[in-house]
Amino acid sequence: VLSASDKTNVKSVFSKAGSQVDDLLGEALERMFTTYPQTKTYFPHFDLHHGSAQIKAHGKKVGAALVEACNHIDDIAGALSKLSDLHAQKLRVDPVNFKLLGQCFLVVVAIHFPSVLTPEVHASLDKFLCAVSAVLTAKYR
Ligand code: ZNH
Repeated sequence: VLSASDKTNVKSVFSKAGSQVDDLLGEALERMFTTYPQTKTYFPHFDLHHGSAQIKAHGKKVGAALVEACNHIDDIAGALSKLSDLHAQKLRVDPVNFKLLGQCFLVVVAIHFPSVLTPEVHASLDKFLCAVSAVLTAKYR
């Protein structure tokens, strides 16, 4: 459960990142495909090379979903309900992969905003990403 300070910390990350969120997610996706190649199996139809326009476009979508979740942090399930249906009914991404993307996102935030990612903020952002992942995998069965 996200505490009041977790919520404040998460909101501070997204407000600091601002419009860079799209790029951060693009970089996180690219890092995930390189570090954990098994994740590439979900994107056989994508160009996964460095600088791919498809990865950038996908980063924009995932980033927008995270911003949406942050803006509705007290009702993430409601905010991402349609996305939850999509992941459960169509995409069926193995839940372990959400951890991998979350890890990569944390690393990318650490690289670009080292002073923002104090251990406390790191913990809050990790909890938030786990909450988002839980929502996206909630309807699997
Ligand atoms: Zn996912 C899709 C979000 C994770 C895989 N996604 C998607 C989208 C979004 C998202 C927004 C779009 C939708 C539409 O179009 O409508 N995801 C998300 C989030 C997360 C995720 C927020 C976390 C945090 N995913 C994930 C993972 C994976 C995935 C981990 C694997 C690995 N997705 C996916 C796919 C898709 C998606 C495959 C589809 C793509 C295309 O386009 O085709």
